[in-house]
Amino acid sequence: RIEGAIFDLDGVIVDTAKYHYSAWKKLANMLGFEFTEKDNEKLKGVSRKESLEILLKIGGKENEFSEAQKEELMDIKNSWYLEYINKLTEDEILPGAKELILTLKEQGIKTGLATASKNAMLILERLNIKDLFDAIVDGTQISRAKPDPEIFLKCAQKLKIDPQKCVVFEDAAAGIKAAKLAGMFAVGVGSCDMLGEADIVICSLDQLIKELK
Ligand code: G16
Ligand code: MG
Repeated sequence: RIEGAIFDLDGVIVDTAKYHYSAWKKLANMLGFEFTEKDNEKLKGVSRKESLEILLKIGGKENEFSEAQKEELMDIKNSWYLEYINKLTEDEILPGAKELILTLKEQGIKTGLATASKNAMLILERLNIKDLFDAIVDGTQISRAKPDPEIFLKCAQKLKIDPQKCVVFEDAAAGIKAAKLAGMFAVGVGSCDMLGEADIVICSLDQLIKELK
């Protein structure tokens, strides 16, 4: 029986994925190359550092910058991203997300948030949804990025629930992989071609909540 539901943030609870994409695209353009929506799939769910490495590789610039310069590039990208985040409102919570979390809680299921983002606390505050979660693990609390299972295992531990009794909602291939490695039931939110490793794939949380009714 499922006792815990763990949610990813970007792309599942809120559509910040588009803001990450805009900021990374701007950085790529600044460095003199194009960055497409298809390229962006590879960055979903992945840490900021890992995202930069993938982006530089796409532009053929993986050997051009020192570690200090890479830190600067990440800071520039993050400052652009924060311009969007500072304007984020509750309207941008994805349809069905809040309702699903509340429904699960009513049924006695504990809820967790597991996000690679180091900006998660700011996002949760802007959306006013921090209290929906019994446990939160963000990018500041982990040492290994998804697809490593660390983030989900840590969340289950905080919830005091056996990983096998947890279900994960994820929009990124790296996140699905991490959930499976953690021994959890993985629900892909998005399209089947991206999330093939998931146990099931749903279009959106809104679709799921409608089916539950
Ligand atoms: C999110 C996004 C990733 C992003 C990562 C780090 O993870 O999906 O694209 O690179 O966080 O974000 P930040 O730069 O804010 O630390 P998740 O796990 O919520 O999907
Ligand atoms: Mg995500």
